[in-house]
Amino acid sequence: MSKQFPPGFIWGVSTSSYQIEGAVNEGGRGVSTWDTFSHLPGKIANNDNGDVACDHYHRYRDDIALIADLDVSAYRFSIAWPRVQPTGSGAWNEEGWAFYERVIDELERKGIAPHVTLNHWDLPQALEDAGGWRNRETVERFTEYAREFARRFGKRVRSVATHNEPWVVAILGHEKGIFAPGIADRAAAYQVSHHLLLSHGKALRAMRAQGTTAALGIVLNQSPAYPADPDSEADRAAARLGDGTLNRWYMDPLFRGAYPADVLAYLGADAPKIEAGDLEIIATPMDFLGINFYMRQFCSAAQPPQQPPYEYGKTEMGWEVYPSALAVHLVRLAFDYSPPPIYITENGCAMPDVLEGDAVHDPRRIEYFRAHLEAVAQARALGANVQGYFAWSLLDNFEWAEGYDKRFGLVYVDYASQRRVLKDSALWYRDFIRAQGATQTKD
Ligand code: IFM
Repeated sequence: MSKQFPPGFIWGVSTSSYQIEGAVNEGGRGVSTWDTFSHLPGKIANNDNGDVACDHYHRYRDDIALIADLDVSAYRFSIAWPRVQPTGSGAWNEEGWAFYERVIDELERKGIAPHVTLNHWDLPQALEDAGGWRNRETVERFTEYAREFARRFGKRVRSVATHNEPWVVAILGHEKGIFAPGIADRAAAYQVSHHLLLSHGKALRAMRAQGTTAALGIVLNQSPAYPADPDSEADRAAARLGDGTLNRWYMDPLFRGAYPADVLAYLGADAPKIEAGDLEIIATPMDFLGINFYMRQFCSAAQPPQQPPYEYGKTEMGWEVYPSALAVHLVRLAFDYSPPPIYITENGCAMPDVLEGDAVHDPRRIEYFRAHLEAVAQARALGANVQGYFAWSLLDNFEWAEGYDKRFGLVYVDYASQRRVLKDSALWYRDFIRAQGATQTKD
């Protein structure tokens, strides 16, 4: 394994609250939109839900010990808002905050830096009942939550991301209706995206006003858009629109203070209502940008759409493996937006893992990580300021609409017994990090 990254590079693993915690009725936790949605018949594969998940709420110490065993020095996890404020407004739930304090304490003891996400989709149901992210009031509730987090932990965690993948909340949750809260209304979806971005900017300002020392940013899922046939104007137009709705719709307001004109024109009457001053708040400078990368967009205007050639295979999610797109995208972001330091906050794949005794042999996941890390190294060499990489995910977990069928973990979870087994890819990741001579402080 060759050395491709500098000593200070951040090596991490990533999880999220609803996907791993379980204990949904414990410690005074309120109901989230994902509790409600996952219990609706037919919404999730096998009608799975996050009631127990990886039981991380009770097993967090063991899970953090696993992270330490992998020589990983950064852990990205999210706070379940309904655990710390059951209805999303009013009184704080001290028992909920105490859980995250125990997690942060344990990480500190092991010398692992906490990287926190405030919203990885589990919105308090009471806020959803009042209109959720469609309601501008939720922006104020989120800002209060962020301020309170910063007051309590703003000097103890390494970074805070406001939102994870606002595109998913907006589009999968409100246009396609396949994620919580299950709404299918394009105008609502784009209003949601605007409110998420606005709440991000307001939360950054509120957290800074608390004197937080953590780096502040947002996490976006991004993919470069390739026309299926580069000689077809229709495919090229589809790629421009794919780039516009997934990438530029978020990057432009965050870094240029304006939504892209072509996407606004495409939306027409479904474009969001924007108040004076909103865009300036959204463009509040950030300390880091989180990018989650899984695949490229293969854009075809044909009906039915042309499929990619799957030259490098596909994952259990049916997602094309196409690592060079990560390098292309990171270099493009560097040139078009001059962002602050980038962390790859998620990258990984679901593979058909089989537990064989005490082992899981997952060579295709190893190859996936190897090729994507090479793409990150290439992008850095070409000028992209990438300063960290977090593998998705530490554990197999509740993969949203796919339930527990799809396994993304470095660590296999036997859900019946909650036994954890390191996959070969976990050992490979540990050795890769060691080979980089990582000397970053584990504090
Ligand atoms: O599991 C999800 C995660 O919650 C957000 N990013 C994509 C992952 C894989 O689908």
